[in-house]
Amino acid sequence: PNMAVDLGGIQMSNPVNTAAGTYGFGWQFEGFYDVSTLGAITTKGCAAEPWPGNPAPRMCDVTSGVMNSVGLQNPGVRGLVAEAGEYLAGLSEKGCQVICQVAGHSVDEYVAAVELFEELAPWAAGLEINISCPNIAAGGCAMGSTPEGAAEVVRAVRPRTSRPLLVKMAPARVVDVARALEAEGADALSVINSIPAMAIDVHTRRSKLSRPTGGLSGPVLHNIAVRMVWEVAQAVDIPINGVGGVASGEDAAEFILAGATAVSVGSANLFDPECAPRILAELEEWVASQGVDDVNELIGAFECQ
Ligand code: RRO
Repeated sequence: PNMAVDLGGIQMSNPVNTAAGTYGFGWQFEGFYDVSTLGAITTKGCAAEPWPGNPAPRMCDVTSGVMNSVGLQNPGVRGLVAEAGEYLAGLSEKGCQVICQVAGHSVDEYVAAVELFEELAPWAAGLEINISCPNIAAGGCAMGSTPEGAAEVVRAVRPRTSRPLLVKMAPARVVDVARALEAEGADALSVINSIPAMAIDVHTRRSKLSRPTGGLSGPVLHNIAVRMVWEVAQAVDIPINGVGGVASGEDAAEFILAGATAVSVGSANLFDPECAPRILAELEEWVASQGVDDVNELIGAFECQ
């Protein structure tokens, strides 16, 4: 079947892509499979200048999934380009789209990062504005929890780039935030980021992370995210990238039926670094099993009784 999709102007050979922060800058996975077989990858969020992130431990397993308090450690846009620019340019030439995630503490910092990507990353097919990091207490990355805050960031960056703009949404007030983002000119929405959570070591009475709280991701997120994708798909006309607990082709198919055009693989990359191409193969089998010859026919094809 045809698996090619258009995610708000990003032409992908198939819907499967990788979620920012779970995939480094892509080259780390080349030893496991040919990354260019994926529809797209999203690079770890980068700000205009490097950020140190939080001290270890900043990731731990919990019963329901994975907790992280990474705190957006990143080498800055220049550091990303120096480390991986050549690799990412080659990847995009091979037909795998590169989406660069953008971070900032303030509206001005998002603008500065977008301007650097414009100057230094001509190979980026799109930019994903992350307004939903659960591990940044204030400012830019927390602005995604209100429609006003979300709109403010996109209003400022929209005029700075003609490339497709995705926005990584928080799992909060998704319908109102999505409508606000569409009105500001976002081209697509990634629904959703990890859920603010905490994990306590009862023996030491301390957090299992170096910070009291973190973001919870993995299987626990999946069905919450499916519902949010479905709600957002009914509220806006721009395409959606479904993110949350995808570990199989069926998980990806659920997002597509709920209305997602593309699907990100996140935490599963950490448990099984070879999972993304397997998920793609399983998704392709499912499309064929539905008796259609184009995955696009299945987007939003959930039968709502
Ligand atoms: O780096 C992080 O702490 C982080 C980010 Br930016 C994000 O968007 N989501 C997450 O769970 N962790």
